[in-house]
Amino acid sequence: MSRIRRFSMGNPINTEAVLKKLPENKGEIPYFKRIQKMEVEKFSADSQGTMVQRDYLSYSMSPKDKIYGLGENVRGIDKRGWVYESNCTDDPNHTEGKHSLYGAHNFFVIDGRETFGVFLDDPGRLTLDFGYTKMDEIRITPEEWNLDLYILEGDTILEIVREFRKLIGRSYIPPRWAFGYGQSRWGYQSEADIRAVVKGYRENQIPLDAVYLDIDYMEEFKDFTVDQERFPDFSAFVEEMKQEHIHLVPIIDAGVKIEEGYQVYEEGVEQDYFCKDQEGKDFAGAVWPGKVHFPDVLNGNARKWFGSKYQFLLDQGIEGFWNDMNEPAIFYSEKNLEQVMKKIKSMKYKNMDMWEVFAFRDLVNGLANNPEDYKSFYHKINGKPVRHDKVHNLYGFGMTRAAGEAFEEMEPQKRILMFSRASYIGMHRYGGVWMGDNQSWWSHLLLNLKMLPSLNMCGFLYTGADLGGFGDDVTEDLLLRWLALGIFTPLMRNHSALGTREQECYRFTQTETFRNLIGIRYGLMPYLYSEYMKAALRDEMLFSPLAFVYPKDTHAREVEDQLLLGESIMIAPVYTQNANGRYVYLPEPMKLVRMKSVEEIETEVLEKGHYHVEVSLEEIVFFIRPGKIVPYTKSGQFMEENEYQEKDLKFLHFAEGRAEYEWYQDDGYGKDYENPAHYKKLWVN
Ligand code: MIG
Repeated sequence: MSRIRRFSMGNPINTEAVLKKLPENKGEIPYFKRIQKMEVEKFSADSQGTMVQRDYLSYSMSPKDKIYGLGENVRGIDKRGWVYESNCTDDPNHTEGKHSLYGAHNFFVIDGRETFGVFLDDPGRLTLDFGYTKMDEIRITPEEWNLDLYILEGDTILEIVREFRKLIGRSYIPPRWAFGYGQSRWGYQSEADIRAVVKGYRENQIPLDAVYLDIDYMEEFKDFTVDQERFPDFSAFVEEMKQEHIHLVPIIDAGVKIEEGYQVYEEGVEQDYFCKDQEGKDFAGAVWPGKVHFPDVLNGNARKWFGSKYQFLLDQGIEGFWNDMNEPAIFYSEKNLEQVMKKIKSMKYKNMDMWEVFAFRDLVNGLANNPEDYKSFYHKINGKPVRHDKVHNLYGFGMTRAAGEAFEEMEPQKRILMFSRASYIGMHRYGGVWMGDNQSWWSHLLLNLKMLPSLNMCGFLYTGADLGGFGDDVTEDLLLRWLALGIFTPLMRNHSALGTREQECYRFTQTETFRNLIGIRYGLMPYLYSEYMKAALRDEMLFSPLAFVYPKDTHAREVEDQLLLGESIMIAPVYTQNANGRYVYLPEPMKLVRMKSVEEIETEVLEKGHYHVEVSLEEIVFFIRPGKIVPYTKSGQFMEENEYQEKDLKFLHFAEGRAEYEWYQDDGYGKDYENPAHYKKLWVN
């Protein structure tokens, strides 16, 4: 029996986050009280201001309450004690003081005195104050009261999450090769650069399945073009790479360059497929290529058109993409830049005091991703104009959906890799997300771990962070530790920014360690792939906080740096610089597995309790739960080499008597997911 109730307020926009609309519940909203509040809003420092209604929903927390969810966000697994904003944001500084990252994932579960889930289906801005204004109060303040509020009840957190996931539909499933290891970097300029990367990996026998193409492959940053000079015969190059078992994965940006004669631009203008400004002209912002228009991916026809453009790359043998800058990020708008330039001109010969210097700086710094710009352009949704800020959080979803829907038509039998930077719940049906521009900081390794379960709660299973860190300079030990987490994440990709230290594994000294560690990823594939598929097909968590699985264990409820992965494993990565190991809590007896490679494995049975476990840079440590099995196999240099059948499996297991495992295995490329022949019971006595 489903225990989900939908409460509708105002005139909600249908976001299509939810697949089947539940009948509206006309009763009182349980758990929350609506508090009426008027606030003075000033539009400039010297204005009198106007009174605006800032009503909020209030829930009073008990001291023991914890809050889980919010998908991709800053701070802990327990989100209590901070104020978050639902507002897809292009911000490369993922520090604790921020309120949002690239996604808007308004689903959370409160667990303590009462246990229930909340989903706020609202594509506009929303403030989620989880004990910030008052430590014991949750305050939910939508900017506008046009939303659907869902209250979900169940006997356990896991049950509530499962109910929610059923409501929003099955998570995206990538092709099997996309579970292989990938190398990326902003700055690979040409065929030669990419050949050198592949050579570096193959010569050192470090496994590799994909190389990502960042904006550098395009002709002047124009979507759906390839630079002719640097990639003179792109199809032939894609084929050459396939011969090496490497998939090239190009990036697609949201903005379409304004340029006469550029076909995508011309078509978009002609067919009215771009977002409009107040005067009804195509809205002009700027991103990489300079001035761009934004395809109106919230308009069905425009979305279809934009999706069809991916064909250009599919035709050349491409089988995967990443969608970027789709918050959408705007460096500046044409109009705002004009105003700012005028003001700056007027300051030209001024003797600026402190305030004027601040104002001057704010003018320039305020150009990018300016909230006023988001209020200055329009979508056409079901024939009606809708101002962008009211549906801001749907843009990345729309862009990725454009691609996903097009793939269904162009390649109905084939899985295409797709992940996005910006997202809203619902997008998880069309693609995964990567965690955006992290930094090569130890604290971000831990932050990335914490995002895994909250993303899973919101349906995003295919995810991972830029291993080694995107911004700043990595060190060899940090990369090794980050890979030791990345081995377990569905998307396992090393990516870094232009200008930072090069961080391809073969550039460091411990080549053999990199080979072995990444090799373990391939060796564990029988387990990792099977767990991914089961989680997707059954709407389950892939990574769970300990609190979800051991809800009565007060120690387990506090753990913020260990996760359960699927039915058999607990992971506890090292995330501290210079540490030779770490403290681990075992909520039940477990078998510690220590792997230097898939051939070199030691195990040890430990009782429930607290331990300090040594973990050197050269090994992976994880834990097996009682009665459970982890099937594994030999390693491989790439996924096709790593193919295995039941007879090729070896087992790690922890049991006094019988241990069992439900193994899922399919061809990894087709879409015959539900076939019962894919499931097998494995057991050891
Ligand atoms: O603002 O394409 O998050 O992965 O390398 C930078 C260049 C734009 C941001 C992405 C990052 C990518 C970069 N992009």
